[in-house]
Amino acid sequence: MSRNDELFQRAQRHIPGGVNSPVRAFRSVGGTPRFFTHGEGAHVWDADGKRYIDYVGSWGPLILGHADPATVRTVQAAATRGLSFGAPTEAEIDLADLLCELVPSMDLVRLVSSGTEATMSALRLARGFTGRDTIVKFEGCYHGHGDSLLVKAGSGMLTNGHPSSAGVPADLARHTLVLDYNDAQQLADAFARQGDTIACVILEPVAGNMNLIAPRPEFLQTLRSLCTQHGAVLIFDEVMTGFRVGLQSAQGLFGITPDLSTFGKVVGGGLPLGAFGGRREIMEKIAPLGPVYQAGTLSGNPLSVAAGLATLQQVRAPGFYEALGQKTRALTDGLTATAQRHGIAFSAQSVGGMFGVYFRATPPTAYAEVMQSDKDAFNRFFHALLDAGVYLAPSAFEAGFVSAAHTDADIAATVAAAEQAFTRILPR
Ligand code: KE4
Repeated sequence: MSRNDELFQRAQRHIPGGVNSPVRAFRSVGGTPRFFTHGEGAHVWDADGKRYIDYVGSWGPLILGHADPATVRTVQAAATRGLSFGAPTEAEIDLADLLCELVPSMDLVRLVSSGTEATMSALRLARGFTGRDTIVKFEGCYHGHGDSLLVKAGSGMLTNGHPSSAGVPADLARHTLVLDYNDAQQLADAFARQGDTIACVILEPVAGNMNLIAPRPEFLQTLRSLCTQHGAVLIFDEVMTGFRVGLQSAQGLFGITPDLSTFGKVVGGGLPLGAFGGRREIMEKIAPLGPVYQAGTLSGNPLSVAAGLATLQQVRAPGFYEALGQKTRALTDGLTATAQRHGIAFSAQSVGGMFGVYFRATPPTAYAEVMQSDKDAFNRFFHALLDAGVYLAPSAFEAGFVSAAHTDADIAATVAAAEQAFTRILPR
């Protein structure tokens, strides 16, 4: 029995499913989750000492790679000065200033401890600001596990086949209107029908929780104009896309100004940190300034803030995102060319430092198309790569991530491993 097997057996004694977040459990790809012992740059090592080229990067935060030396040093130094105060610190001002500089749509920003906290709070704020109850989300998008958002959601819910969670009262779920991503007409019809009841629309500006789906420009433009016309708050959930697809995140990439934005992952550099922010008139409704309550014991935690500042300082370097985007495209182009040589129905695409791979001839533009992908083929591909020392997300419904630490050699080794995988396990 491998050490991973032993640990997984032991973990299940006191942890539900042996994991602290469901998608990690390998339930849709099958097999035993890998227990990592350490990571460095683009690589992680599991409990059996096997090295992997890592394309999960803790689900996006590690844009600099594992154990980035400058980030680790900064966190170590912060730790010696105290782990938490529950009181304001100067570093929180520095991070707020930096976030509002890099994200011009944000006049004010509140730090929290996870992406879920950020989106939950943004939703409550939009409802408090508008006095309306209905929220609009899109099927397959995942915004963390706040009750109103666990309706036809993506990520681990899609992976494990339960897109709508048990335990969410019907009285609450009925305020969540779920539409189809990239369907501008359906959106317009919904606003025509009930625009004056809609508090907000929340979306992933690049969907990354039903695998990767890129937005159609007209979809985003229609969304922005409808929200403005009907007084609904447009929330860009940039927890995954924030500082992942570019220095000004997806809103800068696509030139759309949301009313509120949520962040997580990269902004914490691998430590627990989320943020929500936006227009002053909305953000001034949040306690202690206004009537919408939100709080957190560890909000603005000095170690998370130190890691976030260290990470954002580095991604600002000239050429950082050009290099990251080129490397990510080299990966998706290499995989696609290899699959084509083997006559495999396969496609791939990237946006900045995130990518999607699909066992279908063309990249999906909608949830229904994602569901037409060959999930079994993905699962065989996943395990063939895992055996070859390449770690993809253990789900056909997740995006992948490249870091600044991935080298051309890592990309070439990944494409070579895929060549073997395509010849070995996939029917022509
Ligand atoms: P967290 O609460 O997990 O920090 O963030 C929730 C969240 C919010 N919004 C978006 C767009 C997200 O992608 C996420 C979390 N993403 C998943 C991966 N697809 C986290 C991994 C997991 O759930 O284990």
